[in-house]
Amino acid sequence: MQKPTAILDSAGKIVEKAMVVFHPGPRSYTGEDVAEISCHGNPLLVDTLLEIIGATGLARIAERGEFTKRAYLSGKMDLAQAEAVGALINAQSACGVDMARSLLAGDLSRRIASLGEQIFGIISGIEASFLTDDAPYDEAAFSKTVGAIIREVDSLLAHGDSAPKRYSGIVTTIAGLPNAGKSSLFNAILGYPRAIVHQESGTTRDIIRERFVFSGIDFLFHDTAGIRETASGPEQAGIQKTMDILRQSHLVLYVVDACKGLTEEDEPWLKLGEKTIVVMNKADLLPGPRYGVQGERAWVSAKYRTGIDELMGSISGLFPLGQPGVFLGRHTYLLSRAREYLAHCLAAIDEGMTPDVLVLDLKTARESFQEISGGSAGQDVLESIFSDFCIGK
Ligand SMILES: Nc1nc2c(ncn2[C@@H]2O[C@H](COP(=O)(O)OP(=O)(O)OP(=O)(O)O)[C@@H](O)[C@H]2O)c(=O)[nH]1
Ligand SMILES: [Mg+2]
Repeated sequence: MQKPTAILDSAGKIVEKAMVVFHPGPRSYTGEDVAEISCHGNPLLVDTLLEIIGATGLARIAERGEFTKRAYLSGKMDLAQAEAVGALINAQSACGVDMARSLLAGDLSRRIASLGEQIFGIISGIEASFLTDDAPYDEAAFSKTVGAIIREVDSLLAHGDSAPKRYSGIVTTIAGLPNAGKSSLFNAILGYPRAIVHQESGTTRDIIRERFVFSGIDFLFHDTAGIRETASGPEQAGIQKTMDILRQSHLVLYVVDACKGLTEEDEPWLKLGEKTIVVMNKADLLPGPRYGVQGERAWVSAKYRTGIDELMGSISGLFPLGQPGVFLGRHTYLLSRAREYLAHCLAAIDEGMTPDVLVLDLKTARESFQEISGGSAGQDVLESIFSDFCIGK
């Protein structure tokens, strides 16, 4: 078993006995020689150790993401995998962790590398056809391969809209007029009395936020203040917050008292989120109670927890799990750019353009693929990626 190492200050006093592990390069995380010190967690002690280490003049505090940046620069991982480290640290849900883990394992990098190789094959074929008659320009074969690459890119981009939401959680807001039963619905979905429910209108003022995983999908639920025109003071401030979160919502559950039905007062609030389901609540008070979901309308009783499972089932159907897909904006952008050039190339083949014109499109498409794993990514790209990291990773 390894023994603790005494760490002394400049006066020779022992300030800590810490576990010090040496990771020799190139098999360390960064590929360089690395020493890792595990000490007691008191921040004052950590500051003292950092001061002692800094005073040697041999070390400084790392920049954000510097360890992972060095790992990338020394070829320990490609850029998509380095981004995956950040995504893994920031993931808030099991689903997000899985997506980041798959990216870190190189699943996307491998598929992209294979596409790049296929394009390289076409370019080599075209260039060979310039040099020798033994390798004639085979228009049909090139067109078929480019078509197949485009289909593969499309399958990667197929979840371009839903994958980022699945990574960070589906922002879901419960809104509606005062007393409609929003907090009751919030509690019924979560399965415990998280928010205060009261017969008086204007009970909820601040937004209450809870994460809830249903059918493997991560939802970020928000219970909000009831919306009414005549509100003032703190209630008005609460309504302003409701409007802000409604505009950022992927899904709105708009709660209506089923006995009153939808009124003109509700109309302005129905279109603020990306998707809205109107939840007719208090269905138990209807003369002939009804429950279930029909299109974008659901009938429930939040108080008696009736119809909630059907509602949740239909909500999860809106966000199918499917393949993990590409969830980082930079990857989606570069894949879309590659697709544009490949589609242009395909059209050019059909129009009978000369092969040298096609090579330009193919090279640009290939560069876009390469940029995903680093390629010629400039300093600014690296800066923007690693500045999102925390210090020490
Ligand atoms: N019968 C019946 N009563 C309900 C139901 N859901 C809520 N209520 C009642 O309606 C009243 C208001 O419920 P809340 O959940 O506090 O309503 P809210 O929309 O959050 O109200 P505010 O926060 O004030 O805007 C309470 O007395 C609840 O018990 C339901 O499904 N059936
Ligand atoms: Mg409430």
